[in-house]
Amino acid sequence: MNKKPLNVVEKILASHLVEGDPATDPELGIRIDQTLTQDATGTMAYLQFESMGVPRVKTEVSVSYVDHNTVQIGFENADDHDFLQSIAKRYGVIYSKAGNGICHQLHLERFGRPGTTLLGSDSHTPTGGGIGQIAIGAGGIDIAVAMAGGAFHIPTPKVRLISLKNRLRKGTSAKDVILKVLEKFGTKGNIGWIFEYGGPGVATLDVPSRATITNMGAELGVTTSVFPSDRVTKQFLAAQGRAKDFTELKADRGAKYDDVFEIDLAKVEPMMAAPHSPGNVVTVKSMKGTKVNQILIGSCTNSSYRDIRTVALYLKGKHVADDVEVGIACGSRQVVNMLARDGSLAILHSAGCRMLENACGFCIGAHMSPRTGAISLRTNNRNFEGRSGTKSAQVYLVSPETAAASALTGKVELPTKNPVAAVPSPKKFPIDDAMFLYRETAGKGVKGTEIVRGPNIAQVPKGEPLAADLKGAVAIKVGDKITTDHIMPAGARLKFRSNIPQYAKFVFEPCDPAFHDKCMANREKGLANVIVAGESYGQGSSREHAAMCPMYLGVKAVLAKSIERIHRANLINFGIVPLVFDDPKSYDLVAAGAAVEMPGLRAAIENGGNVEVKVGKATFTATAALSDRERRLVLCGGLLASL
Ligand code: MIC
Ligand code: SF4
Repeated sequence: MNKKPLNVVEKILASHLVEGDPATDPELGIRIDQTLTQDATGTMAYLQFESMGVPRVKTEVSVSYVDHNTVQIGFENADDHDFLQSIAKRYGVIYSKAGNGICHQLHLERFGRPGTTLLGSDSHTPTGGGIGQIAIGAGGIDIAVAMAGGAFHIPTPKVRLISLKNRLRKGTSAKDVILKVLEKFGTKGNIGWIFEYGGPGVATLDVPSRATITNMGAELGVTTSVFPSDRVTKQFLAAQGRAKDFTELKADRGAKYDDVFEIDLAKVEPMMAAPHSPGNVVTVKSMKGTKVNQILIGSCTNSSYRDIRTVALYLKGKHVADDVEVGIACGSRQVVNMLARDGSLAILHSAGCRMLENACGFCIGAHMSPRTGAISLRTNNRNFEGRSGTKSAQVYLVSPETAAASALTGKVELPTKNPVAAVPSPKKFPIDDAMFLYRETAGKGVKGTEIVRGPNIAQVPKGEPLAADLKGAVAIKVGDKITTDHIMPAGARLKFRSNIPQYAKFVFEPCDPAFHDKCMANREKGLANVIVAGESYGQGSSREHAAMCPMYLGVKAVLAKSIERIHRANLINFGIVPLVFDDPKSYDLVAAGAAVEMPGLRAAIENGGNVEVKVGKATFTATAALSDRERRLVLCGGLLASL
């Protein structure tokens, strides 16, 4: 009998399927081989793992990275790091010390394996798709479940083939390709899709370039993106001393896709995303000559050796313009070591660049906030308003090539005018795993290890079972595309990630700084809090704090025109009902502060029917569209409460 030809996504999912049938079920449970956490989401993930009472991690490999919060103003970050280090040792997790690099770059270099699944408590985990992994971002509690050996659930995907042909022109790169994809598909409406890259153009892209593309697939809102694993992957793994990790992975001839979109790489122009969304894509040409105040190069999207070496080639023997500040953060120690060996570090220093720590840093607004009203060009993946730490700043997302060319003149420049030679893939990367601790006890753990808990490490709050009826108030009404950075700001507030009562004081700080007090007042009166939102609520980060802190403030339901995938899953994990207006026009009937009732809410959720909502004199309906598994979680008050 002839076997059905499979695409790459189907192949990996089929070998990891533990629940559901892709042909008939809306949701699939998959086995997770690898997990990653980072410090800003990791403390909660490990506290939740600990509360599950499992003696050690059950994955092939689990790594705890410290890369987000390394600024250490005050004791909080250092407390988190100590906690993370000790708990990693105890439960068999590999611990990557601060300074080692950015989780996604490091994972690609040292652990990512084609054909496996990776779940990470960071939305850019799909970077692993560049090496042929099904790599998915999720909330910390989902990672905890995966570390305990549990399945992860995804909507049965629709798969779009992005077929690449020809090769990129000099001066253009992978960032321009993913911006092109974002120009076409935008940041909303892609929920449930997986983008698979294929076609003859794939062979012309090295692994770091592929990873740039899958990394920023997160901005599309897809479940993940993936490349095949081929000779280029083999060469990359061999150069990382990991030849044995290679498996070939390609779509069968005749494999089917739900949609196909073709990109001619030779026609891709330098692109940029204008403020304040990665989906506001324009050509660099259209912005040429615009004065720039700041240029920051790095982040998990563009911090590989290939990227920073390219920047060095543009800046060689030159100096950055007087009135522009240029900062560079490399993705890993390996990248820095290579740049040191080939002279690039000296070039960059001499050119007047500020060399920053190998960490997320500027990307999450932890430092390097630009001046008032600045135009800042950045190679990272998100330019949400205020994320840089300066609300009035205009952040544009660009390729390393565009960043480097513009650094020389202090104006937006076309990198294709004086392009540099392509950086060849290194034959051998310098390998130094010394900052990955507990590799010998990985998967086993060290019993009796004392877990260090400073005063910043607080308890994880647990949800309550869903009440029969909801009686409450609209605590806030927000518009479209509200990101998790609006709901739970990072930057200066990041250090409270391990302390929910403290962090909860800043929920919706950029939209309504009085939100916390209003919610507490309602909670004291026995009223539930409801959040009302427009389209694409909860875009961006995987931070489960954007659900956990509202839960702590007594938020029982979100009523939105649409809710993004990871955030919706987080709401369910914390027992908040994710409701979508049956008629989007009902949004206009709701006013902030209004009294709201949902009579028979629990019964409606139990029966899978729609929910009646009464706001003032208006009555309308909304639906939660939950799978059976999700329904159980919402009814009992979330995942932790269900254990
Ligand atoms: C981000 O880029 O927004 C973050 C910070 O990496 C988040 C994770 C977090 O909020 O800690 C993400 O992408 O998931
Ligand atoms: Fe870190 Fe920025 Fe990447 Fe998030 S997007 S993981 S903050 S570098």
